[in-house]
Amino acid sequence: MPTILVLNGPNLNLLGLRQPEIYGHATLADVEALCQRTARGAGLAADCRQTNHEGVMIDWIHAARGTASGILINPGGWSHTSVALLDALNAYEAPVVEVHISNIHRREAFRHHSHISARAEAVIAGCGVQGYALGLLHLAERLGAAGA
Ligand code: CA2
Repeated sequence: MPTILVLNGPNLNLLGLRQPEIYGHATLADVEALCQRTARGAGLAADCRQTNHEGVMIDWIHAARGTASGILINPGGWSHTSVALLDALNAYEAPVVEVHISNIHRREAFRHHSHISARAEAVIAGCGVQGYALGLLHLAERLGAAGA
């Protein structure tokens, strides 16, 4: 069964605990449970991780080479700042999908550009946490997983 690495970047551990008017009421644990359920139903396995440390995220992406069949990533604030994260994803050979809970294009101008979008084959923004499920379903279809 193909494994998808589901990566959440900085501050996403606070989901559901602060700013529900922007990010909703679901916690990170809820999001990870949604990913596990969706992945299983689509014939995938999800390996869900969150970190507030950019180097840790980059190490996980390096380690995904040859082990994960795809990456679903919410890079959080690093979307708008990190060429290093883009470089790590460019060194990864399999499909990458970028997800944002909020619609970054309806927010402050500094959120309108994501360095990661140049690498992602799909970008989902503004669908709330359902965007994670949509991203996984896209990857299942793309990888020809058994449940897709
Ligand atoms: O909409 C998204 O998913 C974002 O990636 C979330 C990032 C933000 O910097 C991006 O522009 C858009 C922020 C994640 C912080 O999450 C929090 C959740 C609850 C309370 C505080 C922060």
